[in-house]
Amino acid sequence: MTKTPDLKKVQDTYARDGVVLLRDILSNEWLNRLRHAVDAEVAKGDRYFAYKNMREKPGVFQDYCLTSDIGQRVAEVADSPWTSLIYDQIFAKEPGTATQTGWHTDQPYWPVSGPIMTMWIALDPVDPDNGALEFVRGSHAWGAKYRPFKTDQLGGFLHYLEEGNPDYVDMPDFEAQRSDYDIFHHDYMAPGDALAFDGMTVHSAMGNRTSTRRRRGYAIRFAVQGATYEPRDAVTEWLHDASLQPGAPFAGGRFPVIYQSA
Ligand SMILES: O=C(O)CCC(=O)C(=O)O
Repeated sequence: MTKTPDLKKVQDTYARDGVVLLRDILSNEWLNRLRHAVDAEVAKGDRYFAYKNMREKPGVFQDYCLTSDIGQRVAEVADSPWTSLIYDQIFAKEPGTATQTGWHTDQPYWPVSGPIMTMWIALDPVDPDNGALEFVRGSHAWGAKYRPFKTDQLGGFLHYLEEGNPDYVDMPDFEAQRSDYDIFHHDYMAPGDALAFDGMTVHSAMGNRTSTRRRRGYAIRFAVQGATYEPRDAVTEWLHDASLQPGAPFAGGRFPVIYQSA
């Protein structure tokens, strides 16, 4: 398996910014197989981010997660001796989906604390016109735990969850105060490029304002060394695993270790 080029630089950027762009991580074969698998899911009729956890069933997504080098890449970027799988998700922002995905962090939605990483893999060319992801640079390191919230099918804010949980604070209005923050995006992702980002990095996605250009993203969520199982009934139930004790390393049961360094 090939190593991520310029690994030290990649690791430093990820640690500093909470997100790093990796170029060309998919072979053409995986790109084609994932595109077809995404289209087969999307044809079932749900919208935008309703397609989750495909990797738990036999098929292309499971094969990619279990047999490709993605687990090793995650371990390399996070500088971890192991990687386990949390779940996977399709983000198909089709032409004309003008809604911006609201600013959020991912970690509060999953039964895990400690370091986790998403690999968001572009299956189409991605740019600001068809739905580039935006990030608040370095926000993963602020230590702020933002209250999870429910969204509509297009990612728009509906209402907060866990309102009584004192561990959380309400999220600032990043959109209204953009100039107060170091917000950035990458102008172009080619199919097969990936964004690796921390579960605490504040991010959103632009709308797809084009009338013809699809924007299919395949996101896989991983845990790495230091991550522990922290179930919270109100929000994370769909990812619970009774075989894991709260506080135990986030590895095993439903969440297989897919990479372990020798
Ligand atoms: O791809 C998108 O539109 C949003 C992705 C996102 O928010 C995520 O992966 O957490």
